Amino acid sequence: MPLLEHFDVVQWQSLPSPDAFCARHGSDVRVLITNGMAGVPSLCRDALANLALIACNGVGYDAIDLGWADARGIRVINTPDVLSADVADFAMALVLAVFRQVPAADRYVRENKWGRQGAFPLARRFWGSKVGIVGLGRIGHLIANRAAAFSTQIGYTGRRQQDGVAYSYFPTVLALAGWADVLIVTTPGGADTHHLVSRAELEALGPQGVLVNIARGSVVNQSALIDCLESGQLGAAALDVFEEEPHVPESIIHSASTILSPHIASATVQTRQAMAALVVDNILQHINGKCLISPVN
Ligand code: 8YV
Repeated sequence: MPLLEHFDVVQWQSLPSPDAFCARHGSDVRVLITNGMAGVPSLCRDALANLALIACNGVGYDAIDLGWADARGIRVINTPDVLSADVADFAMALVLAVFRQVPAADRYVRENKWGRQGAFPLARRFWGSKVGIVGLGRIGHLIANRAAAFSTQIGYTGRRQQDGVAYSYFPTVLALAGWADVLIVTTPGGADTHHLVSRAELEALGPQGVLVNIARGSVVNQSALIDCLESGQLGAAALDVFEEEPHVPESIIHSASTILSPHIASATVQTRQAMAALVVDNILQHINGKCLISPVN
C-alpha cells in the first residue's frame, strides 16, 4: 500500500482497544479513511482533535456527519465515478438473475434435478420490460444506458426532471413504481432518502414487480419489503444492500423470491484499485497543501 511508504498507518479493526488508542494517540491522527457505512466511530470523535481529512472509500458518504465535519473544519473526500460502471454492470447482473432465474437454474443443475424432474420452469423475458430508475445520477445513467440496450422502456424519478433526458419522468417513486416492471434503486443513502421505497411503493410495483437495490439498505423499508414478499404483493427482490449490514433477516435469506449478494456492486479488482488510488491521491494532495481531487465539502 503506497500509504505505508509515506505515513504511519493504523488499522482500526486490528486495534486491541480502539478506545485506548484514541485516548493515547487520537490527537496525532490527521487523516481517517473510512466508508459510507462505517463513518467516523463516535467513540473517538472528540479524541481526534487534529483530524483534518476524512477519506471515504466509496461514493456514498451517508454515515459521515458533514455538519460535524464542517463545524470542525475537516475536509471530506469520496470516490465518485471510478466505481459507477461496475455498479451499473452489477445492477444489470441482478436484474437478469431475477428475470431469468439464474441462481435457481444453477442449483437445478447442481442438485441433479434436470435429469430427475425434467425441464427447468420457464422464466420471464427481460427485454421489452419497463425499467424504473430511482435517482438518475451518475450510476443511474449508466444503468439506463445498459438497460436501453435490452430494448426496454426507461422511466426515472428524482428531485426534478432532467434537461435533455429522453426517459419518461415520474414525479414520485410511487408513480414510477406503478408504471415499472422493475424498480432499480440507485439513490444515495442518508436522511433524505430514508425509506423512500416503502409499503405503498412496493405494493404499487405489484405481484409481478421486481425490486433491485444496489444503493443503500436504508432507502428501502426492509420490514415492509419482507411483508410484501411474504404476502405476494411484490414479485421478487434482488438485494446487494441491507438495513443492518452484514445482518440479513432470515425471512429474506429463506425467501424463494429473493436474490442476494453481500454489498459487492463495486467489488472488482480494477475498481477497488481505482478507488484506493483515488483515496491515496486525495490524501497526498491534502498533505501537500494542494486542491483535493474529489471533495465532498
Ligand atoms: C463500497 C459503496 O462497497 O461506494 C459506495 O458507496 O457502498 C461501495 O462501493 C463501500 O464504499 C465499501 O468500501
